[in-house]
Amino acid sequence: MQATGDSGLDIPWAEADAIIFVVDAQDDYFDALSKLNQVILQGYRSNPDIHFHVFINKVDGLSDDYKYDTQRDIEQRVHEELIDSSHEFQDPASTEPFRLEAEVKLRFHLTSVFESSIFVAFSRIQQRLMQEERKTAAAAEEPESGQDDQDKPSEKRISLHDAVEQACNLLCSSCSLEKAYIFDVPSRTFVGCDTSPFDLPLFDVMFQYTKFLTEFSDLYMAVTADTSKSTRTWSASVVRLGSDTSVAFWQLNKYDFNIARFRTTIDQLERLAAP
Ligand SMILES: Nc1nc2c(ncn2[C@@H]2O[C@H](COP(=O)(O)OP(=O)(O)OP(=O)(O)O)[C@@H](O)[C@H]2O)c(=O)[nH]1
Ligand SMILES: [Mg+2]
Repeated sequence: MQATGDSGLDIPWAEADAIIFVVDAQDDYFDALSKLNQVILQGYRSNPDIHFHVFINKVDGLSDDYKYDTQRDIEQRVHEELIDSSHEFQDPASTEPFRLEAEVKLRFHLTSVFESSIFVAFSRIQQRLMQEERKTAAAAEEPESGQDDQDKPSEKRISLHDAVEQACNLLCSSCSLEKAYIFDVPSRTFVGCDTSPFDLPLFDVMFQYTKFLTEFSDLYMAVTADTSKSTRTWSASVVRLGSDTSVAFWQLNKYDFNIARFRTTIDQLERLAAP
């Protein structure tokens, strides 16, 4: 018999940063939610820093009203199960009741593999993990106990997530852009955007545009570039969609997503966009 919170899954919990749990919104999800509860309990017990992301998937077949009702229903059920399981984590020495539902890092995403929503969900997860980098970086820079920290520089290292956001904000204000996203083109996810509200129809335009560019770029694969004449090697493209809408694409670096190289690119971008 399984112990409470034993999901039966063989996962190296201590090394996991995030767990994605997919629930089929077009099917009966009660069994899936009790499995999810076991996964959360076991994961949290082994590593309280894990981020749990629940994909409420196949929502393309549901009406808008039903979609949000389903999300509310799932969130509420998961929440209640976490409240019921909280006593398992209660520290007997503490007089404060332990609230697992408040402690666990849990997010829900409405997704469909036939829409951009699944890519938005993966992007959000990526960004949450980039936020986390700040804690690791800050913790690494914290002076060891007993050390004199008077000579420490006062500048705090910000997270990659915040740096991307600042760079996008600067780009928008200096270049009068409505919205700026930084995309990882091969995975079709975005690593960050400016702080103006997320607009799904606007995002979809850009999302389709990057797909179009990727597909189009294959046409040039066989063309041998005359590198002696070339003045630039990175791609750029602008398309005008209407009298007041244009989409512009600039390649920032040459390689697949790499955090260290990407930070350098962001630093350069911030300097360029600075007024
Ligand atoms: N409409 C829709 N279909 C999806 C989505 N994601 C996966 N599918 C389809 O779901 C089918 C696979 O069925 P699933 O229910 O995921 O598989 P399963 O749960 O292992 O199989 P069952 O026991 O039959 O439910 C494939 O045909 C996929 O194309 C989605 O977001 N929306
Ligand atoms: Mg199924």
